[in-house]
Amino acid sequence: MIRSNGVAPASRDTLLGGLSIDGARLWDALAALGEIGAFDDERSGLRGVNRLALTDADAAGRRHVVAAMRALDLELTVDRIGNVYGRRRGTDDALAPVMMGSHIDSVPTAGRFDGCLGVLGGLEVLRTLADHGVVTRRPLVVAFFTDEEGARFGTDMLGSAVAAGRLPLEAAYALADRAGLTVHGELERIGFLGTAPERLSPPHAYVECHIEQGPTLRQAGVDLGAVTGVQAISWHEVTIVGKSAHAGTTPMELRHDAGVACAKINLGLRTLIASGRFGPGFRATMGAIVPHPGLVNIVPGRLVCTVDLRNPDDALMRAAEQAVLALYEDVSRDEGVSVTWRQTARTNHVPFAEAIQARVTSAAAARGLSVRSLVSGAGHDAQELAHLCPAGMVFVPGEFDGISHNPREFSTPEQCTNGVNVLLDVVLDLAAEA
Ligand code: HGY
Ligand code: MN
Ligand code: MN
Repeated sequence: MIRSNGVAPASRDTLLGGLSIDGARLWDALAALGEIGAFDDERSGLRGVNRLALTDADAAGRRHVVAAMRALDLELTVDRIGNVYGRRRGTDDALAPVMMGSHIDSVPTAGRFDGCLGVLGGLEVLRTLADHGVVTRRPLVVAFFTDEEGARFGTDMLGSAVAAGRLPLEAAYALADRAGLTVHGELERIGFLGTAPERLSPPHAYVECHIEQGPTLRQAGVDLGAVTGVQAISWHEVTIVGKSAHAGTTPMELRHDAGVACAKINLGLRTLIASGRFGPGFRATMGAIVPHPGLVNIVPGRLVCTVDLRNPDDALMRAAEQAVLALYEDVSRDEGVSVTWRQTARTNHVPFAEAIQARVTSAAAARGLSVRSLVSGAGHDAQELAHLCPAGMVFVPGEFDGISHNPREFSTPEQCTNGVNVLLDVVLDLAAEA
């Protein structure tokens, strides 16, 4: 159930709070966190970031942000799935807080903005309030959620999904990476297996500032995005078992090649897209392909690959999933291989609260910034928080066609400052509400 009630329409006077963040301080904070888990990417010559969830690099990033929370005298909470919350008291401290946040875990080939802008932007909002001696009526919380990316343990929005009740804690604990290391074991190993209850009591509202991770805003020459929601996501892990064979001695007609079956599925996805049957927004990606044994002179007898489906329309997503399962069966029959799959992530389209979207639009306009509505192509923690309270997002454009999950990911200091200033305005307005 998506909550959009409980939040009054925007009141313009607080939207014009007159405060602005320190953009240079935000930029320095992004650079400092970006050095944790950094690597030199030969191809681009840039510094990339690899802070895969619950690795030592993620742990170092977590400790770095916790130290920043402590420096702001925030009341710290670490819950049983490793989500971390920094709370700033309000004058009416018994009221439900307004929450900001995102994630600081990354894919292995990341840039320094994905997720970090929302967490460090939230802390910059709190620093700005502290600089000006402003105490809001409602308490404010900045959060970072565990394993938003899903790149290591296989399902996305792990921490926020547990906090919002979509994923049971024990199921999350049992998830394991390719080396068999579990979420529970890794949380314990890095010292972030917290004791606070993992189910989050509903905030008054949740606002997340995030890079768009796509070309829309930059190509339209628009300063910011008021996000309408997040499209449906469906992830499969597919296992194909054929027959291992010698590459030189085995006649083609005797082969059951898992690699060919995988290629047929990948091309089949492209054919489904091209059919137009599942709408213009339907996207399919085979991101991971792991043949076994993966050697030059052996026909792969076994192969594990991933399928990532996205669609802004739930009914079209369901129809597309049926077509993909039929594709698996066709390839299995044609190639004489077995194709089995397991669902590793599945969320419907999640709409964001109109009242939050309206605030983002008003706040941007009040600052003379251009803003447009758009649906998020990527998944975000906000989509889980939307099941607990009115939630919304401020999108910041990205350079180089908004490339993301890549060291070339880049938003300018001005773009980041604009986004976090609007985050400040919207949060100030929400935090003034009874
Ligand atoms: O996969 C996603 O959409 C997000 O980046 N985790
Ligand atoms: Mn992200
Ligand atoms: Mn991401």
